[in-house]
Amino acid sequence: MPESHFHPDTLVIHAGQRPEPVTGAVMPPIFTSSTYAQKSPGEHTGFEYSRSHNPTRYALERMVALLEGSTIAESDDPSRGGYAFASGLAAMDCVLELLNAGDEVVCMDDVYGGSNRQLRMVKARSQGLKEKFVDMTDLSKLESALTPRTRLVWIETPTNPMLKIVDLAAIAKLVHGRCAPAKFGPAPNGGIADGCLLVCDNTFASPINQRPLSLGFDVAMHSATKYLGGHSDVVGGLLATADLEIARRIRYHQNAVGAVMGAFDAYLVLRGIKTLALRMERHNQSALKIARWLETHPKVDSVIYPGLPSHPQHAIARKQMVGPGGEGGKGGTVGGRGGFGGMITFYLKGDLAASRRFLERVHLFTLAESLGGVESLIEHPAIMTHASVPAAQRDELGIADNLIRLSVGIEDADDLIADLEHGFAGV
Ligand code: P1T
Repeated sequence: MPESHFHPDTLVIHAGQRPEPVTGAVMPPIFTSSTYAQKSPGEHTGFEYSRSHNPTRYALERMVALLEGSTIAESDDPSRGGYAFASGLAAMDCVLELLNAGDEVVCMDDVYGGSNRQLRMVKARSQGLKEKFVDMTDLSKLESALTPRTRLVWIETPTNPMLKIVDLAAIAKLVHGRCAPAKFGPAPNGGIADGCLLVCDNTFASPINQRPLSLGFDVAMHSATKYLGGHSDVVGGLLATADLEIARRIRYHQNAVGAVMGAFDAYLVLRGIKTLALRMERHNQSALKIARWLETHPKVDSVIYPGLPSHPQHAIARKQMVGPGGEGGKGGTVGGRGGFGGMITFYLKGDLAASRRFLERVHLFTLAESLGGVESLIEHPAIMTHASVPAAQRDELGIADNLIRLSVGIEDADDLIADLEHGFAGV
């Protein structure tokens, strides 16, 4: 049976994997060698130098490419359209390196603070990129932001931290209707000379809940630090594409710029992915239960969770993350395993002092940046993850002093609820 027919639960174990040919090792060894012996100059086994080629990294890259729905053959690309980087932001950097100086980027208004910072504070200066932050839950705003010089549309959904949902299929239709698919300048290093690349940061959903490539996107990006790694013990980033020309350009820049993921980290992320489908099922179920509970809590002003009917884009989330007939871990779109994810944000009734008291009192939820691990985390976006977003932009988005973000782990949901209740008692 071709791999593309497998369900995600099978893919996370087997996609792009095979026993190591010399020993038959079932799990890919951690290849630490920085270089590989050549018989004669230029005559090698396909492995030359570990920034360019590493078998452990390839095993992870193939896995993520196939999980995201790439059909690129290994004979065309050894990592089948998947590319691993030192961090999520290094993966974003590689995408931005595909643009030419002065190009226009349209970015979702609500994105991870570090993604916002890379565009505004680094690439605007070093590459002269012109970025517009647009609320793409309103398609007409995206439509009026697109110009003939738009070379990249960058989306997150659910967004960080406001958990807005953008309709990926509708955006792909709109952008590819208005702009031609990206065309690159002469190989190997030509940037996007015409048309527009569509990229979705799929970190919050994971490929179990949402697959942007199947909805018309060109590239899916991940902070592997989150759900893919899943254990808060590794920092990494990934890109996946099903388009061979885009794949070739990413591969070129991954090697030429060089922020690759190391072999130890690739092994850890691959190990984490083996339980991704199981973990996401629990994240989806527990977050839905906790979001429903929070919505009835007298000390909570409002809850933002894509699985609640009160969420403004609930219907879109149901369509693109869950699919017909499913809910919170028993969904339909992605082989019957979709759900609304493990992230919840809510507004506490109170001010910054109340938020601080609440955040200091919880203890099963660790007060820390990041998300997507087996353990639950809690944080204050305005002071922590989104401090680098300008205050005016934070205000506009609603990143206020009483906004709290939860990453619901895989502990018992009732224990997590009891912990939150203990926190509320001090507010
Ligand atoms: O931290 P890094 O692996 O470089 O990934 C950056 C990144 C990219 N995209 C999204 C949606 C993210 O959430 C992140 C990192 N986010 C956090 C550290 C956080 O606590 O939100």
